[in-house]
Amino acid sequence: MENCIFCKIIAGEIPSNKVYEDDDMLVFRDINPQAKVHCLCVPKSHFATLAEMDEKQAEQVKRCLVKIPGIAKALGLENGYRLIVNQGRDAGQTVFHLHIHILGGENMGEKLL
Ligand code: DGP
Repeated sequence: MENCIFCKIIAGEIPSNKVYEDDDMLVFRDINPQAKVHCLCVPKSHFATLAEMDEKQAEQVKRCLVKIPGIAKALGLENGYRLIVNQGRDAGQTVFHLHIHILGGENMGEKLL
């Protein structure tokens, strides 16, 4: 997708600090970390939000979710981690290519905000 920063990262046109990659997803460190460990799991298929996701893309997201516990373990997040999927502007979504934030490496408390 033209002008999508995450598509450019997936294509290798913009460098990233890569944590994991396979045919379905790229996982890399967030440029502006909000926790000691903050990565983004990005499905390789381009779509902006869950509302635009088709069945094939949903299968890809499922494979991302299945892989995340192992990736989190490899990142040393044995004590837990938080997943965030911002949907739209009110949620603070700034990159309109669906992505799953993986946050951890510290006690983030019980409050979500
Ligand atoms: P969201 O607000 O949910 O759309 O999160 C987008 C995240 O993407 C935000 O935490 C910052 C991160 N980000 C934006 N541009 C880049 C980039 O070029 N490289 C990396 N590694 N992260 C980026």
